[in-house]
Amino acid sequence: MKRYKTGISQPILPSEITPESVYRDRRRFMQAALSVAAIPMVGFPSLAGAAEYDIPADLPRYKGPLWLQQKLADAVRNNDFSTSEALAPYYDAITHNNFYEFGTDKRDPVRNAQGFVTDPWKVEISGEVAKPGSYNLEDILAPHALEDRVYRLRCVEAWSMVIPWLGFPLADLIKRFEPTSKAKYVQFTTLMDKDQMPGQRGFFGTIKWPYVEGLRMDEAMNPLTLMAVGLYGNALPPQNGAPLRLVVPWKYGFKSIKSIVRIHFSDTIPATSWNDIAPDEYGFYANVNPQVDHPRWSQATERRLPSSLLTPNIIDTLPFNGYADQVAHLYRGMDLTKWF
Ligand SMILES: Nc1nc2c(c(=O)[nH]1)N[C@H]1C(S)=C(S)[C@@H](COP(=O)(O)O)O[C@H]1N2
Ligand SMILES: [Mo]
Repeated sequence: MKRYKTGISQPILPSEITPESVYRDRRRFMQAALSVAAIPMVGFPSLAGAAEYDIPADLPRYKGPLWLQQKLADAVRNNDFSTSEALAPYYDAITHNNFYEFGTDKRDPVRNAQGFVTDPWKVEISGEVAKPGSYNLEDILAPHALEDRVYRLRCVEAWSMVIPWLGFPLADLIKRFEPTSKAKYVQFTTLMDKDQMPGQRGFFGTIKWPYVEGLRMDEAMNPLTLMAVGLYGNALPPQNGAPLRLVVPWKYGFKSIKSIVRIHFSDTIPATSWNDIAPDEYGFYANVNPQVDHPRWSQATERRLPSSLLTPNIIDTLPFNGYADQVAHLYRGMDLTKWF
């Protein structure tokens, strides 16, 4: 069988993507863009759909299989669901990651995940649904048009970034498999593969692999909840959770589980990895809340990337990460200091 790697255009070593080369190249990129602008655009196909991003030429773009490239190119920006805040530099989004399967350091995923095989990829749909089964990713995605949505991502470690995702509402996926009346929760599972994921071989012993996450059904059905297959106009890099990951922008980043192979519906609350490890520090809900501190640090503010020692860029954290209008009603009457 033909196996594709994630499809980066050329192999890169993290040592090659220095901030200096990013800035140097951005100047080159701008010059190139200016000269291209001089060419009359007559006869070009409409680019109305796909948003264009300033990706420095020496940073990899991630492609994925052909069928996915075509879907990504047709993605349309959804402004109703997008923030107009400044995007994180592409460099930060693809090199500052949490993906413990590939190591615990922020730079480990970009170093260790480049050979990760994400095609072919299967997703199992199981539990309380009328149409359970094992589906190829292409079939999972087939009926869904992709949207480009710019979301804030707020990590529980008190840093954040603004990322343009390409994806579609999880609700639209769930409806297709016809959950039964007993489906009260949905659980997601990341790939288990010790050969490909060095973190699962045991140097970080706390997580009981595979990584699992979960949502209450009404949270899963909320229009903000996204299944993502791309970022910055391209396929997801492996370090960001290729080929399929969850994005729940009003919750701490650990809920946004990567490289999903199973979606399971149940009538009881599912296990979730960080809650398993430290239930007093990480709740099942994990809604971003500046008023409920982590036991070991404040959640009142966050370090918005890009951030440096000289320009730390500390900003106030907003309730529900700024998405209260869309989701606060889901928690009406709940004591959020208890259900953190
Ligand atoms: N499978 C898996 N998913 C994961 C994680 C992980 O370690 N394993 N880390 C989470 C955390 S803590 C965060 S903040 C986000 C980071 O997403 P990003 O690297 O794309 O910014 O992924 C989340 N999803
Ligand atoms: Mo996180």
